[in-house]
Amino acid sequence: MSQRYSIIAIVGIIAIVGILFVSTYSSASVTRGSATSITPATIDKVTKQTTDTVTAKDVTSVGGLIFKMQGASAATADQVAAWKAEGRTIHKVNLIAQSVDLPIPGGKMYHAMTFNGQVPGPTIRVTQGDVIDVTLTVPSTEHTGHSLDMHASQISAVPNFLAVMPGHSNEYAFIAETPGSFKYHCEGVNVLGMDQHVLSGMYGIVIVDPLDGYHKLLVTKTMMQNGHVVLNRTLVSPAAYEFTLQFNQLYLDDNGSYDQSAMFKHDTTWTVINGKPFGYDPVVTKTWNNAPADHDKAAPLIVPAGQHVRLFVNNQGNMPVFFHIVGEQIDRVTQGNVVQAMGTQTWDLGGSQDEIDDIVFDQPGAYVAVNHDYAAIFSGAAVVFLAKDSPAPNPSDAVPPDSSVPGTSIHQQTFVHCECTDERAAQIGNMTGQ
Ligand SMILES: [Cu+2]
Repeated sequence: MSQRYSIIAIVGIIAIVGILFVSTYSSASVTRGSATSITPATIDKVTKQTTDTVTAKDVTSVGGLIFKMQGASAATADQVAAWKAEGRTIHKVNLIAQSVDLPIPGGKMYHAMTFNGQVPGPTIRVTQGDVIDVTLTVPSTEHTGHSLDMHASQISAVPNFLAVMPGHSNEYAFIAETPGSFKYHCEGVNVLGMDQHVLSGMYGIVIVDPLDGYHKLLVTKTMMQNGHVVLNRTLVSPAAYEFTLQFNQLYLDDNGSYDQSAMFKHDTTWTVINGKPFGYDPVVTKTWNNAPADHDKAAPLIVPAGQHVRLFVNNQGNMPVFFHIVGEQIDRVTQGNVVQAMGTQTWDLGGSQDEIDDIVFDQPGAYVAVNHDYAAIFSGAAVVFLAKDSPAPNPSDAVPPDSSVPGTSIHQQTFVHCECTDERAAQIGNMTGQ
C-alpha cells in the first residue's frame, strides 16, 4: 500500500474510532434494549468509511479497533436480573471464538473460524419469551477480532454487535420474542471480513419454540370408500423426531485458506451441511470413509417411517437453497409460527432464511434431502435419510437439544459426529454421555 493510502486509511480508522467511541460512550449509561443516541446517519457514515478505506490488514497494523464498553456488563446484569425477577427463564450462553484447522474430504484441512471449536456453532434452543444472555469471548491467542450478530434478537447492532478484540469479551441480553430458527453469526471486525468469518464457519442457530407449541400436522391422503376416492385426513401429534440442517459454502484456495475472489464468483469449493460436504452420505460418495476420526465419518440420518419428523433448515451461505427431499414431499412448511405451504415438493431459502419442515416419511426406504441446484448437490449438498421401522441413534450435530415445550421433541439417542476439533468432540461426548 502506498504511503498516501496508508495515511488515508489511518485517518479513516481514527475517524471511525472517534465516531464509535462517542457512540459507545454515549450509550453506556442507557439501559440495554432501549433507544440510544445513535442515528441512522451515524451508522451509515461508519459503514461507508469502514468499507471504503479500511482493510483488515490496516486494522491489525494499528492494533485493532478496541471498543471497551464501560459499564455495559453491569447494565446487562441489571437487566437480566430484572427479567429473572419477573419470572422469565434466563439462558446463559458462552461462545468462544476459535480459529482452528478442520478436515475436508481428500485428507486435507482448511483454516476454519469457529464458535467453540465446532462448525456450526452450538445450537441454542429456547422458548418464546425466554431471555438469552450471551457472552462472546475472543481469546488473546486469536489473530483477529470477532463479533456476534444474533438474528433472534431485536436490539441495536451498535454497540451490541461491535468487534470484540483478542483478549476481550462482550455480553448482551435480549428476549427471544419471535418463534423460528434464527441464524447467529460473526460480523467480522465491524463488518470487515464478515464474509470470510461466516463462510469459514462462524455461524449457528437459535431455535425459538412457540410459547403455545407447534401445531398438529395435518396429513391428507386419499382412500377408497364405496367405490369412490375420498380424502383421508389425519392429524399427527406435534411431538416429532427433530433435526437441524444448515447449508453453507466453502470457498478455498489450494492451501485451505479462504478465497474471496472465488466467493465473489460464487465458485464453490464445497457445499456443506452442518459444516461437512456429504457428511450424512456414506452410501453414494463414501467421501468420509477414510477420515481419521470417527466423528468425521459420514453417517445417514435415521427416521422411523410413518412418524412425525421436524426439520429446522437454515441457509447460512450466500447461494440460494432449493430444499427438496428426493422421494418425499414436505407435508408442511412453517416460517416463524406461520404456515407457508402444505404438501409441497420444494421450498426456497434465500440467504439467512429458515424453514421448519414437518414430514411423515410414508414408506421405509432411502430418501435424499438436497439443495436442488446441481452445482450444490455434486459439491456436497446431499443428506441421506433412511426411513426404518424403528428409530436409531443419530449423528449429534444433526439433532438439536430437546425443546422445553412439552409434547414437542421426541428424545433421540445420538453419537458424536461433528465438523470440530478432537477436543471439542470429546467435550460433546462428555455432555451427551457418550
Ligand atoms: Cu469472526
